[in-house]
Amino acid sequence: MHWNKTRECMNREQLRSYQLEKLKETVDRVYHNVPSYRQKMQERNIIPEDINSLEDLQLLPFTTKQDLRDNYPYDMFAVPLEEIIRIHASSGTTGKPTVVGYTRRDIANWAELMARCLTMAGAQRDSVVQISYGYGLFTGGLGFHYGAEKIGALVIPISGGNTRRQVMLMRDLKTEILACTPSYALCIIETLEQMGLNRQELNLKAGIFGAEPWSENMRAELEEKLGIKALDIYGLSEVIGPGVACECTEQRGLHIFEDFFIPEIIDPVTEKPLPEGQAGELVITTIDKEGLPVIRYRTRDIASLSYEPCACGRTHARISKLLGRTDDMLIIRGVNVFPSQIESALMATGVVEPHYLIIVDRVNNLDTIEVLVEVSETLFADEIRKLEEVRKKIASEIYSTLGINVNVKLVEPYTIERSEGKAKRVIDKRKI
Ligand code: DLL
Repeated sequence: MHWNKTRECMNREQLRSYQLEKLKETVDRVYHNVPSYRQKMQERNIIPEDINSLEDLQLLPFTTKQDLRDNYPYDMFAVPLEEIIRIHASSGTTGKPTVVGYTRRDIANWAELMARCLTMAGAQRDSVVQISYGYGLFTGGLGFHYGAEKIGALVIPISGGNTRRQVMLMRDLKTEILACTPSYALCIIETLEQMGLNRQELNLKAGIFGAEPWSENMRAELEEKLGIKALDIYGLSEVIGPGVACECTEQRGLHIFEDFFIPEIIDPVTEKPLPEGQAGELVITTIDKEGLPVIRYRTRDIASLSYEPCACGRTHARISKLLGRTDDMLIIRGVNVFPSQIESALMATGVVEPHYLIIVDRVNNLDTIEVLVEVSETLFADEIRKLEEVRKKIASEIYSTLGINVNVKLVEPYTIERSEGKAKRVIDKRKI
């Protein structure tokens, strides 16, 4: 099912010429309305008229989070403030947040994008959609809200938290589509079990999970425990929020809505473009945004791109499931490790709960890595010998996936902090 078949299944030649036209408009607009863009372009000796093909995108300077910080709060907006009708802010925990602004048209476009994503998950006018992403400055709640309303679905704007009530309403109101972070979905599953309910008593059909990395093994767990199709959704505040890319039911990569965004994959060190299929840093240019257009925004997220046709009929390119961020990548004794790879290895053992915490430290100039994993109550009550076997199994699974030795520590059920939004999976004591 498609929300906007004309746009989502546009033939690629048409799409490219559409993109070029919109790109030119955007570059012209930021050049004339945003001093920092004009200055950067002048430093490179380029003017908007130099952009005559999609390849010319590479002439343009990158934009980073630092640029947004330097221009905090409003100086990167490309329209007068009176045209901005909404502010959101990124969820970063350090320093000042990144403030992003939307015009009325931006909000309408965002709703269109989210309607496409929800339709991918099967949402229709008669669907019941429970939105358990946080409402507020975070883009998750309101982004989904406007998309679901645009479809005309019945929206439950419950936000995150109060999980028992979530579960009760999910059952009573017959929720069909659940939207939340994958880690909060785990928390919901746990609460279901504590309340003695099983998935048959629910009416769930699909989940749209994103805002943080999650592995294929986690997907299998969520699908099995909730009896749903679990789809991945990607986005970031600086670009618009959720709805930049979303999985269709093929579940083979996330379609990035190319009539709004031009994706590139670059080598984060050399900053050169990488060929199709190779993983690198995702860079995004918005071509249909008024309030805060971004040119070649360095997302710091790691993915690859595929232009292969998809069985769903959509022609928009697909990004791979996101492995992690360049800044979340742990370098342990020289080996690059993403927390999502550890998650994958843990879940592959099939014997532990999907709640874990990675603690990295440095002892005598040597990196150490400890993985705390919760075991089920029955396992925890078991004899020490059995627990030791489990511990070894996990360590060997991680070793065979990543080639590093880790210290695995099994911990009691419910001792690792649960999250209502984005989970914190890593404590890196080396930085302190
Ligand atoms: O997390 C927007 C969002 C809300 C996306 C709800 C999906 C669902 P920010 O708070 O600005 O925006 O955080 C953006 O989160 O750069 C990624 O590192 C990470 N992220 C978002 N979606 C995914 C995903 C929202 N599906 C940052 N897989 C991004 C992995 C994701 N990481």
